[in-house]
Amino acid sequence: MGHRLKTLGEFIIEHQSQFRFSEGELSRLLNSIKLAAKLVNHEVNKAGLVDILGASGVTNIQGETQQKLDIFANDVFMKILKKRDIVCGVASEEEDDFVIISDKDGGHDNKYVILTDPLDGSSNIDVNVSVGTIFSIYRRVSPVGSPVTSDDFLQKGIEQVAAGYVIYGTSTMLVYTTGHGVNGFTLNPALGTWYLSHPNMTFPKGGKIYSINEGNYVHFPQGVKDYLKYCQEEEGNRPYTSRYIGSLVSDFHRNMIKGGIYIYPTSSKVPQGKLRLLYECNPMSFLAEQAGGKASDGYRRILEIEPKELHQRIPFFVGSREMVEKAEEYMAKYPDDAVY
Ligand code: P6P
Repeated sequence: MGHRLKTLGEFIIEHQSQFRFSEGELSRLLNSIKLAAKLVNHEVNKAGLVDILGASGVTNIQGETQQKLDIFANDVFMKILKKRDIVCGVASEEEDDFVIISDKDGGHDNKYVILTDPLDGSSNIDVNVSVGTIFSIYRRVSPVGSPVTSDDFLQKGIEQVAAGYVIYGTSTMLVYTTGHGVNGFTLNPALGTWYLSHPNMTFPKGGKIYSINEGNYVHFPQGVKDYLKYCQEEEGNRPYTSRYIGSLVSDFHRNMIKGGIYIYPTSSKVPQGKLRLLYECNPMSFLAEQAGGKASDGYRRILEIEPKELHQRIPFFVGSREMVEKAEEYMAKYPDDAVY
């Protein structure tokens, strides 16, 4: 008789004791993310059927046209996080500034803040390519009982207490860490239950897949050009394979399972890089390191970068440890290309 798959609920209860200081709030926070992900998944999966597709005409602080599902996903996470009375503040790619959970909503007494990209890769929605939700959780540093402050959000990635993503793909998965390894749960949409399908996920230390938008090649820093040449030359187990979905969560997820590196470098179009430090790179870097991988801006460990502002961009190299280290070897030849 095959062993019954463990549910996410059972897993959270079993690992409750691992959450430093938490009297169950972190478990309740993860449970609220579980619910929000189910609601977003329901909409994403039927996006083609209802008039929720296509740009809503509203642009967010990123200057990007927001897809309606972006707004929907952001609303779902905001509403659930407020209602569950667990966090004192929320920062989102879709919100210009962080959102203070008011005292009447019990926000001031709560100890955690969450930062999220509620629907990353949303430009892929209309072409039926996987998209994802990314989240990052910290304990607040400002005094409990007062309104949340920007200091609570501008913490280094090493201070995260939990981080993860939901990938709305051929199946829907929740992958997260609380600092004790990475575990993946697959949703059974018929029952609305998540099952532990990928226990203790780890990056293979080497790999043969590189993920980068080579359309920007002419604008890449020389170190990236040199690394791409290394990936493409006939030598040993090279040339590698190029796989780029255009959805960070999907490329990261595939690379974690098969081995690989994802790179979003600076270019003339995005001189600081495109990806956001706080709610894309930090959570994905926490996961990467917990899975035995590595994450840097080409020069420095992402998790030790001191954030300066909420929507700060940063170049991003993440994946199998040996591949990231090889890329950093090439970047090290051009120290002037470091963005900070
Ligand atoms: P480009 C999606 O917008 C995203 O933030 C990541 O999910 C993805 O890897 C990247 O940007 C794609 O950017 O410039 O290659 O289209």
